[in-house]
Amino acid sequence: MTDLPISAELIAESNARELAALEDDYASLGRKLERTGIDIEAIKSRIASFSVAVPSWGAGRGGTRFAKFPIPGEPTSIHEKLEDCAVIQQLSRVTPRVSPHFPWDKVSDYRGLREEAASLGLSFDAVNSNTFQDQANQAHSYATGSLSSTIEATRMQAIEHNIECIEIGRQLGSKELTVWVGDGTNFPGQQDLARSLDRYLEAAAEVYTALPEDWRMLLEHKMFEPAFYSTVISDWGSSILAAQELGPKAKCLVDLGHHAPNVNIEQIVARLHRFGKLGGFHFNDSKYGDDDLDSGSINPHQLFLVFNELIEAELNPREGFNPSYMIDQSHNVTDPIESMLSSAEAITQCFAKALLVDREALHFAQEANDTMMAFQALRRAYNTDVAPIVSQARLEAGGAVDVLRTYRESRYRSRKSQERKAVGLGAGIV
Ligand code: AOS
Ligand code: ZN
Ligand code: ZN
Repeated sequence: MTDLPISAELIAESNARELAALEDDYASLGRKLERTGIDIEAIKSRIASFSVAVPSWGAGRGGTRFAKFPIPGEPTSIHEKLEDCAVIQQLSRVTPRVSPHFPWDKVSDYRGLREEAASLGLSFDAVNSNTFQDQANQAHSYATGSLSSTIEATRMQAIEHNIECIEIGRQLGSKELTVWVGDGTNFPGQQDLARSLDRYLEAAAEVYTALPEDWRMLLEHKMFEPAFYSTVISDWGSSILAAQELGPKAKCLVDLGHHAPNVNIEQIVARLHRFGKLGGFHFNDSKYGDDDLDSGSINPHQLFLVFNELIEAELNPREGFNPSYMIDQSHNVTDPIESMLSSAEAITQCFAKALLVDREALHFAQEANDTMMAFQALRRAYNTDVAPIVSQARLEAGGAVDVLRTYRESRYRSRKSQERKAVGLGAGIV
């Protein structure tokens, strides 16, 4: 194993300063939970086996469609991105997988890349295809669509790109292809809404046919952006219908920021699970119509309610329930490593809170139509400060008790700013 980016001594020193307080808080929370019949050790071991992938593109400053403000020491290649992801995993211990994006992360030797990741303590998660941008020397433009294009040669090119992503993913050890298309329209009448879906379904079926036996294809819906009037896979309804038509290996991926404001996302989660089609998540938060803000920074209660549905789903498993968890955010004003450390912690805390829900009390109250007590079963769990369990699990896994403080003490970014080439200006990703 190559040297990991943060020294083990630094983590140990930083942790040493936190130990007494953590021990105290953990013991106190343990006693509190015990009074309600919850074994803190059992919760901790569930947290120890929880993980969420990070996106390779999230390691850079995402920017907006207006501008991107790079920071010194930002990564400019998949190799540097992996190094940054290794920092996140070293400190948080819940992000052991990286989700790559092609062609952004293209290299000549994918087996070598897999080994490089392994030497940093990482493996690869779902492979993301990209047919929402044109690449240099590309034969056919995606300006008017990709998998749903009216032009056959363009559809073929998009299909081939997705199949190439599967091939790359096989070499990287991935088992999933995430397909998000930017296809859609800006004007009423621009395209036939029914026929564009037909074309998408036909093209997606070609990609589906190329999936290895043990792979899944995750369909990511998005209500708007970059198209502002209609998108081809606009919502969970379109997504589940497409997944049902494609077959059992096709599942739906819920990006939290891809819905209209105030939509009941936890109910969507329950619905997709009910029909065996819940494939995974892209976690982020949003205030208006974005899909960019840090997980749990705006509406942590919603994130908790999503995890509450996931625990319910675990108790009532449907065919193939094994959702993939990933962060998908655009870090415009923070150090991306800090945002992903903070987000991974917020996500894990919501999972921990959902584990604390007294299911018996909740189900009893639901059956009895005791609205207030049903709500209180959720409220009690949500109001519990689970930070000591999450920190303790992290400590035992070799991570940092205070991830952000330890990261700052490492001066990692400033070291990288001496070594790495500067990033160019310009607009960011969508
Ligand atoms: C786009 O909004 C989607 O969330 C995708 O997951 C996309 O691939 C990613 O944001 C990178 O652009
Ligand atoms: Zn996404
Ligand atoms: Zn998105």
